Amino acid sequence: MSESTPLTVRLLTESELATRDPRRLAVIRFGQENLLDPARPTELTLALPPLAADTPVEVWEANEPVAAGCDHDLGYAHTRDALFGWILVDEARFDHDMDQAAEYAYDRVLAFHRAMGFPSLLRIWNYFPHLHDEVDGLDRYQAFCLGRHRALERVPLTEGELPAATAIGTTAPGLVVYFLAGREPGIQIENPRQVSAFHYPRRYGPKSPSFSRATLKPWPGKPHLYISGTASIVGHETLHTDVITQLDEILENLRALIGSAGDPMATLEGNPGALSLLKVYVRHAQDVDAVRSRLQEALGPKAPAIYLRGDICRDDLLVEIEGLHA
Ligand code: 3EB
Repeated sequence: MSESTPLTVRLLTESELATRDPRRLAVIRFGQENLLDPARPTELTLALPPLAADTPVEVWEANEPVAAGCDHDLGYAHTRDALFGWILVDEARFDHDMDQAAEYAYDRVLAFHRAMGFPSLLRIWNYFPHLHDEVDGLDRYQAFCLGRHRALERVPLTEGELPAATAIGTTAPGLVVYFLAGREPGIQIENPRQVSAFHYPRRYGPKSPSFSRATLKPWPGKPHLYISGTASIVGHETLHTDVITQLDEILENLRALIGSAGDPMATLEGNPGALSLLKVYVRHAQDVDAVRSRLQEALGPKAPAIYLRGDICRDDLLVEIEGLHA
């Protein structure tokens, strides 16, 4: 069964990676800076400092050799079934206007995956520094939402087609957007405990964040669940002011979300610990030990989690978790 599954995600050590494998769609590392080279499009290092010494490498492995390349500033790799791609935008080109940089990145990505014949955006990640610096009365995350919204509206991409997403602050310059697209759409999953992000009230920014809470992708042989960055938000409000209570609320959100994915995910039984990969973004590095102990207590010591330092989309959020069942 696994042989027919077009995509598998593995956590590997550097020594396990030493053997070459032409089926690697993406090899994602975490460090102090962004290292993205169009000449090596399947290798990405993101400026998300790992908070553990033994942080593994995230590897997306296909069931056949990939075709990789670059299109100007955009790197990609694909098989018959799946397209992975990324862009690194130098904000200086846009006078450091994050809305312009985001609009450009999304224009490029949206045009590219469609032109390549993979019209369904399944999952997207957005990383840039200084999320909460204010420029012209707008914080940079809100400016990002504005630019992203403009590009999506033009395509147009409707609410029901929005991919699952993550948006997190990095420690190095540049806007990195990377994505997974397929030939056929996934199924959008919303969280019954949360207002859809695209219906957030205006006080969170002039344009709502454009993402769905999760995408369920029924790949042949094995469904995948791509869970967006999930925070301590109920309705549309941030809840709690301490990191552990926020973490407990996130676990409730993850359970609700997995529950609403329904039958194809029945093996998960609302259990986030059964996911293949959890990425835990921690706002303050000194919180990581407490976060890790609480998460292991709740999900078991074997829960596959990567802990990374990152700013979160609202200034009052101290921790966020994304999940992948693959
Ligand atoms: C939230 O639920 C938290 O703007 O792409 C999580 C995941 C968040 C993705 C995005 C934002 C995004 O609103 C923030």
